[in-house]
Amino acid sequence: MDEHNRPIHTFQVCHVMEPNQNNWLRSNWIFRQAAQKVYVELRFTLRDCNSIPWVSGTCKETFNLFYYETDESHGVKFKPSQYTKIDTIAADESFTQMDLGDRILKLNTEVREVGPISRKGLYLAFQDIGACIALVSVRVYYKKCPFTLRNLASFPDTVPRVDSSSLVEVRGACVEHAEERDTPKLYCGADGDWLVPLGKCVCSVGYEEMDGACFACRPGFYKAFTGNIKCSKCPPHSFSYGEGAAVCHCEKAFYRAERDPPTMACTRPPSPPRNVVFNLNDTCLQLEWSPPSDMGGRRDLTYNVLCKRCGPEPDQCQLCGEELRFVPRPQGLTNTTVTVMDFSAHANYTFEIESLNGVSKMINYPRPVAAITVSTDQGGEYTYTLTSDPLNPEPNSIALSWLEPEQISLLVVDYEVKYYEKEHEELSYSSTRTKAPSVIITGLKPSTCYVFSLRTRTSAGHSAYSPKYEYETTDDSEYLIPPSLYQRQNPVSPLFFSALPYPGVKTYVDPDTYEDPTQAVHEFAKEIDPTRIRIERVIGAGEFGEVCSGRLRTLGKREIAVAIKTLKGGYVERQRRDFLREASIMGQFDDPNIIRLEGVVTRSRPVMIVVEYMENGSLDSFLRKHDGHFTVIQLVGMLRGIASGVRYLSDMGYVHRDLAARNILVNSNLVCKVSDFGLSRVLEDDPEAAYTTTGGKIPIRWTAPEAISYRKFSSASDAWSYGIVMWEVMSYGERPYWEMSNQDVILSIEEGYRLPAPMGCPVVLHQLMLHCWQKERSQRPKFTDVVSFLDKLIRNPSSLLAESPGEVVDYHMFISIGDWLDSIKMSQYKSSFVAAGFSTLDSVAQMSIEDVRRIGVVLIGHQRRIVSSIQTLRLQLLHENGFHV
Ligand code: ACK
Repeated sequence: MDEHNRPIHTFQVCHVMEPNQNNWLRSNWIFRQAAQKVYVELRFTLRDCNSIPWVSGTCKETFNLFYYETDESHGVKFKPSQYTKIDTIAADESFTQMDLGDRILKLNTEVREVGPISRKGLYLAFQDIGACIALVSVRVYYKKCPFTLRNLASFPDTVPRVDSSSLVEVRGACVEHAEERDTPKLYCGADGDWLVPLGKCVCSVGYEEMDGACFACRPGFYKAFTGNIKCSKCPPHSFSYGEGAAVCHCEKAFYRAERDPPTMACTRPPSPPRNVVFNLNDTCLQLEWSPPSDMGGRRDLTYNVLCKRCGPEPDQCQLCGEELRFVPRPQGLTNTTVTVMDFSAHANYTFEIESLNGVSKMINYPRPVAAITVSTDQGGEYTYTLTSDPLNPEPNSIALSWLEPEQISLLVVDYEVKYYEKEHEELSYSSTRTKAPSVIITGLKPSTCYVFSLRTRTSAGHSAYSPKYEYETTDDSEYLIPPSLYQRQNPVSPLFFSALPYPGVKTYVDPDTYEDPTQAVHEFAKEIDPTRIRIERVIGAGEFGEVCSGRLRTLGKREIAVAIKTLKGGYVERQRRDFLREASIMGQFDDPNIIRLEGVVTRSRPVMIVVEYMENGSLDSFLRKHDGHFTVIQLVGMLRGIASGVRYLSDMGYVHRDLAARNILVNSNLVCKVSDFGLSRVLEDDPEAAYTTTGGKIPIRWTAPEAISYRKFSSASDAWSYGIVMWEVMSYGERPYWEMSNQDVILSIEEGYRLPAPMGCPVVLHQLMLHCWQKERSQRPKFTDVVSFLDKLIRNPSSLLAESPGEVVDYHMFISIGDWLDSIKMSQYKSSFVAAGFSTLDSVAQMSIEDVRRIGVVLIGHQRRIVSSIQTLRLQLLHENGFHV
């Protein structure tokens, strides 16, 4: 019976009284299929030998599992010597007599891996050597990354590599009606999970993305470009009948000019110009007109002027000769005016003004023209100068005044002031009439440049327009809310001063600023008498020479363990300087999480740097050696130490540039200390550093994108690297991004991919990693926040229990509103946020623009800045809570 009291079939053996048992059970031949590694899950019960009297010496509590790879079935033939042992299997739970009395069977489940395997199939065999066992079930399976659709590409079932640290790179095939944008790739991980999506496919022209597939645009819609954009409705005056249209066709009598994009509406030629008038004086004739009432839907409007000279009868017209001059020209005019000169006196001219646009060429029916006939008689000339009143009454109005014309024989009826937005040329304008030589024009738009000009109407008609006068209205947005609201801001509460740097912190001095580097060394490092040093053994190789362990007699006659870095003989001066630079840097630091410099030997050979001894060596190899051996709290303790050391460095103004587990040392108490100082030299020295396109040498996997692409190193780029160190620690020294190439790492980061949580890593810690890996460096956490966050986790370990998102402590509870406001330079509102009860970033992420106004942010510009940052914040929260590969 099983635990639910249902009968089951088992294979049993229980020869516990007889010595030298050797009983075998063999499986049928198992077809390997695509597996490279096979998992065997055994469920069995095993009886506790203590519960059976008189069997000590003969009763066993284990059995052995074997396998044998073959290309074909061997039928009933069975030769144990051909079999390879997989493992000895023991029970976690054995049952005793009493259990049996209660009829409770304790079922054990054990899983073993077999592989790599390559033959067509295999047998499993079980060897009993005298136990009391019942084998209940055997499940044989392998893992694969299942067929999936990602970024419009399909990826086939893929069997992972046997070696769990290397991934299988799989190229995806675009789904129907999609095209490759960047080669779509996924990596298949050992556990059958797809990792690191790279590249993508996008829907072709005429198709749009919906639920992971590309669908044809519906009739009436189109999509002119490849890409993951939606089909758009046909632009005005165009249509598509069928499905999957790349462009829409123009309705009858509407057109597209050669260079019109498919997104543009279909248009038609303009209607003729309107209201043609003229002004005439001795030497010139000015024609002026209004733009057409129908521009045909376009803005590329021009005018052509055709001149005919006519006799007394209308049909006696002929084209004007070359003698007439048009200023600026007769064709392709963009303004609604032209000046005509060198005309004959006492003649009749007819001017035909034609309006044209980009599609006028498409039609050949008579063009729309407006005509005016002018008899060249005398007119008057008036000039005016417009001035605006410097004390403008309001920001959206202007007061203009001008001098009345002096020598004027005709009576002024009134003045006409015409004005328009400069940006819109004269396509549309307003005008106002006044009898006085001044006017106030209201209702102007803010921050807009207007053009004004003036003409006079006399009994003989209009004068020419005055020269143009330009005026730009002011930006009134800062005034939209009455200033009285400012008083609602509260005084700044002292709560927020905690973000200020600690008082009295030293700052780091770059040893390269010393002309004589030896002077820098002696400024920051003690010279040690070499007789006080006893070298014991070589523990490694550095770039400049051996690294040894040994003892240092202190001045108080105590002996302490030290590590000694030596500079090998035959060095050149530059090497000596680079070697000692590290000491000049380390000697400036004094922190429990920074490797401590004991001193240097420079006055005798060999030149040495003596530092405290760290029994467990570098963190990466230490973790690899002890895979799975620590509790999460111990790992968080290590991370806390590292963060505290880097906080000290950043407070000193020192940027490490090469934070990585290999550059952290661990002592016997598991205290982690930051080591490997030396700026550029560190990178030269680091075998992980690769050359970038900008010529620098950078450890790509550990470095923030801005530092890779334009060498912008800062404490924020150190924060990125710290996030990678966190990942290394939580995965016990796994290589970040596994075996991906540097190029793929850069690409995938650019596309938004971030390392997933390592196995068993609490979700809060992964959230902190993601926070360190924000693209926008100002959004990454400060080390002081990281330390206090980790401290809170250590004090409240239950927050570390969650391995998946859900009911977890939110990392953002620990980042203050103050830091956020500082980062967007809006620190002055800290107290307003807190006073209104918005004290966590989560609550801020819920705020609407009304909330922002309500708490007392009155300036529109500030409202905008805050609201846009809130939007980013919301995205981040989404990203952190929902982004899982
Ligand atoms: O991983 P490891 O054992 O730790 O091998 C390297 C090696 O020297 C070359 O750098 C070890 N090492 C460096 N500094 C120290 C130190 N202060 N204490 C102990 N081991 C150290 C490092």
